[in-house]
Amino acid sequence: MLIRTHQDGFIHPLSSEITKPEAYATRRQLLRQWSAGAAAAGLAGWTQREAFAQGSASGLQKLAALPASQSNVQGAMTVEKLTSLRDATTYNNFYEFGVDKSDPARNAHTLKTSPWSIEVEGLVKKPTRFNLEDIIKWGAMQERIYRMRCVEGWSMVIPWVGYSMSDLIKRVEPLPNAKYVEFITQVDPQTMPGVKGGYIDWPYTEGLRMDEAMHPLTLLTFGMYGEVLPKQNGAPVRLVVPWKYGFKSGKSLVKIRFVEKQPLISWAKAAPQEYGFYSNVNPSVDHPRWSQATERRIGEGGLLDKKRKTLMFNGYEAQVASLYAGMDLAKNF
Ligand SMILES: Nc1nc2c(c(=O)[nH]1)N[C@H]1C(S)=C(S)[C@@H](COP(=O)(O)O)O[C@H]1N2
Ligand SMILES: [Mo]
Repeated sequence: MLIRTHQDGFIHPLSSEITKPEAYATRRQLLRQWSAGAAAAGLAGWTQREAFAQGSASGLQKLAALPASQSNVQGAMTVEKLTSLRDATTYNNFYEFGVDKSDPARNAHTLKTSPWSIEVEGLVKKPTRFNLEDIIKWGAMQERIYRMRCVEGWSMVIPWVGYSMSDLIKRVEPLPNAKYVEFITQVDPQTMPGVKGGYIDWPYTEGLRMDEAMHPLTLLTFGMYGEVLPKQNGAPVRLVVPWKYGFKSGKSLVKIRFVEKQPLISWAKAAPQEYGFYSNVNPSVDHPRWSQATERRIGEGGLLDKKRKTLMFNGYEAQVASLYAGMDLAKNF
């Protein structure tokens, strides 16, 4: 986002290249060599890389199933073609594990996801730390097929599993003066190699206005493709806000804080002229360094393929436009 985008002249491998059989074979060979090198050097983690390269049809280790019913929330089930599991788990932004798209899939195996708890603090009836096992039971798990649009100009369609954030919020009883919700994510220099790079001020934090957090589309997410979240996608629990740029969807949440004033989110702190608090997908508001009018759907082909037009609120206008009635969205970007 801040650095290393196509527009800045850094070239990432395209997912289409990764999935081409020949490219995949080369990649597998590379991974093998690497693994062998890592094993020889006595480095940990190579078995997982190997499993990743050679595993099941999807190329992934099988994760625990996460049963869910189909969502009944309006707008939560796009009929667009799903992004492949391989693309969704090998083309990631998770800067705690490195800034290249392929870094999280390689590095996130060190993330320790159990035991896990979320601390709920600030303006709530009773600030408490809750175990994930309890939180999981607070809402009815649903599968939701959401379009995701990164600020960098690419998009995916992913079947997430989780329940509406509103179920958690109601449960913890915010006080009347709680106007915003801050989401604080895991930071552990021991297991997160990217945290040593000073890209942002860790921990990575996000924020929503209370009505945005309470909107039924805002998903507290525990899984994808019918399984628990892979680590590179933000295990064991993350946020997914489908009408906003991907970075609003904080991964590996450890703290939820209810506050009165609009919180300063990580990206706005790092580059205030480029990233605002709202970050709604809006094709008519350009990023200072590139247009946001179009996007490249991961898996549909390379840079030369025709781009898709980006939709207002990422296609969720009917559901969420009323939240911003009367606001100047060019100013509140
Ligand atoms: N903790 C944390 N959460 C994060 C990020 C990150 O770097 N760290 N990147 C964000 C960005 S920019 C995007 S586009 C999405 C990507 O989610 P995905 O890898 O599951 O597609 O995660 C978001 N959540
Ligand atoms: Mo992003």
